[in-house]
Amino acid sequence: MTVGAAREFNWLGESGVLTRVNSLTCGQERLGFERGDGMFVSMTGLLIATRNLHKVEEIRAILGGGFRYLMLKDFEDAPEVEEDAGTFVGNATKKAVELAKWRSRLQDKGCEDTFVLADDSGLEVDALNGAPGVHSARFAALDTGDPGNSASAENNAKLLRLMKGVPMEQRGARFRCVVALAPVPKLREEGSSPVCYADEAELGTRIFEGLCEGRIGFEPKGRGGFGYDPLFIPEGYERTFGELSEEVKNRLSHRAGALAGVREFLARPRRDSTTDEHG
Ligand code: ITT
Repeated sequence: MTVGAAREFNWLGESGVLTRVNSLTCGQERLGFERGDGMFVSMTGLLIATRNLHKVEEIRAILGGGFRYLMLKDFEDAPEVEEDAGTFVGNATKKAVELAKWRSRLQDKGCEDTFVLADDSGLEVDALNGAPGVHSARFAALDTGDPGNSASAENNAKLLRLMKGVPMEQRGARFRCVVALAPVPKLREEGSSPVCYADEAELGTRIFEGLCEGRIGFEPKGRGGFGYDPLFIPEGYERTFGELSEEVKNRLSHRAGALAGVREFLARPRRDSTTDEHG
């Protein structure tokens, strides 16, 4: 029995409440924890590869307990991955694969049965031929050339400006979310150095997609959610995601759609996909 590094592990108990861990089992099998009744509970680890804390909250709320969550903010040296692929699938895959390889190279006990979960998402507006799309996070900055993501208020202001005069029946839009799930591969020893050869295909990265159809309102409404939520009215509703409750958003959203696939995949019996098959 080994006591794990507390910094690394955020444990969500089955109740959804952060559970204090007394002991971690770091055997060849899986990490888990001992419940009060002495039963060993095995949990798959999910490293959530996003620096957007709103996304982290939503992902955890949607997937719930039963997973061992790790956050990028817990790793000071986690690499920044440039999102230059031009598609949601390309960017999500790049984030998941690069971070899975990096995590693998750390060679500690926290890697067993762990997947990197990367979310690339955005808003597609029909009247703008699908813009802002993959540029959703830095829509306003496309005009100014400013580095990094734009403030949500600036993105929303630009969207409303471009949609000025567009009638409600032509304000159709959708949120799209692509989640890439990459297993953290086990390293193999070569000489005295650990080596990770796995590329995207070898890692067996899985892609899950979710869509949420709706329309763009005429003014920002509500303070809930993040990003374009104050402007987005989901199909079947009259209020924006900014006005609707978290529970409603997390049931309807593009992220919920993609994560339903992730949950279903992780619930299936699988062989140890984090094993390096080249060894
Ligand atoms: P990471 O790359 O670290 O995950 P990010 O915010 O830069 O964080 P993306 O590149 O995927 O993430 O950009 C997503 C943008 O799309 C986000 O900043 C919002 O502007 C918008 N967006 C995505 N999902 C959204 C949601 O559920 N509600 C509102 N806006 C959303």
